Amino acid sequence: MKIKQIKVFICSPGRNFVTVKVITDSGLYGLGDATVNGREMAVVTYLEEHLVPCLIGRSAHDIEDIWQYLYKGVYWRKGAINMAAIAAIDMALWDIKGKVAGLPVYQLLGGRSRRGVTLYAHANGETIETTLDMAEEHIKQGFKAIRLQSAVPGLNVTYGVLGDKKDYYELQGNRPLPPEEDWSTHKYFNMVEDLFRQARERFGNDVQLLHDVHSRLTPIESARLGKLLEKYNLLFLEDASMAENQDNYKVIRQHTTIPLAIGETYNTIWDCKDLIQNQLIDYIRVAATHAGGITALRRITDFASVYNVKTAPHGAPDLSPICFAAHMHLNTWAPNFGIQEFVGLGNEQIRQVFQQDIQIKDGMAHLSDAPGLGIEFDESAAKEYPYRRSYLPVSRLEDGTVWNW
Ligand code: CS2
Ligand code: MG
Repeated sequence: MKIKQIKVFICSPGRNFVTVKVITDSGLYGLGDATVNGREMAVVTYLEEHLVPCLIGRSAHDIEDIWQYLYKGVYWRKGAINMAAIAAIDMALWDIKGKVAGLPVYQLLGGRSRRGVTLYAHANGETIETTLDMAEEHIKQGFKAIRLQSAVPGLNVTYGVLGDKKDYYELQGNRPLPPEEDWSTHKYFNMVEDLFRQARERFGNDVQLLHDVHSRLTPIESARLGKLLEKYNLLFLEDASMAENQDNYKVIRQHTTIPLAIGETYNTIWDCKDLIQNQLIDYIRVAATHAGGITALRRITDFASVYNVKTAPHGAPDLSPICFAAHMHLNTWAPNFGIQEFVGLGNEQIRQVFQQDIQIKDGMAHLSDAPGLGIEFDESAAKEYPYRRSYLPVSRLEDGTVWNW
């Protein structure tokens, strides 16, 4: 079965998504996600100009060989654009192989390890009270784990908080130039403990609480935050400090037992190797789209299991439903799966473009047994939502210094 054609789509049903369709000479096709938020067209061009010509005529069955060919064959390895393009091809080939076998991809990985995939939902608000109101709604819907992000008083906008937008898609989807957002670690420390103290007072100890620091703190500040929040028993503190210098986590680990999660910005196993093998983290959050696809995530997952590190795949609104589907198969199989980030199955436009049969019940997601990834992409619906350039924000400290968004 040969690769006959590869189509690359970019559409914007609420926000931009890059979708790859690998079509074989048998008529079977597979889908992959190549969305890099704020740099989508770089991946489209990379795929169309540099990867697609090399793949036509190759056997669609040779998933590993194609992965190695694209990873090693570029010479200039790694990187967000390169690995997202490889990821999309890889996801599509696993989709095809599942369709040929008549099996869902998780069966090809090793079968089912759990009855469902535990999710964590997002709660956010302009005040602690409205944040906890949203959390209460999620708890009523059956979610057992909630990420809390609340506005920092005195800042114009805070990561993870919607402001006057109705949802993440409206927040992220229409930024023709990078908005600039202020950050103050001092102001953040003035509010963050209250958020979790009030959450525990309101909800008790059963619900799992999480928080995304979004790489805003220096290592010692992260250590301080970890110690401050230990008594609230978080499931994990995400991106406590910047991700490039993995030694940052040695500093944090010396001071606090709060569980640490990182990885959404990583794009190969090499980015997370030292953190995992030195047990400096407790959850690895690499995303199929950003870290090289199912083939790569399977490798990272197995490596992490040797060091008691669990997976907690990234699940932000800029990862398409195809990426979420790939995670669902990995999460259903992985013996060391921890928890899956969940921001919903998309708005009405997204569900019009991407069709999948994933059931959400009592805070868990359940895959159908459709062969492959179990997702469809409606090309004509996608045409209704043309690409529009949109950026992620840039963060600055109050003195104007560029900071980590
Ligand atoms: C966040 C993401 O969901 C998360 O954990 O870190 O929403 C992140 O901000 C986006 O993926 C950036 O595109
Ligand atoms: Mg994050």
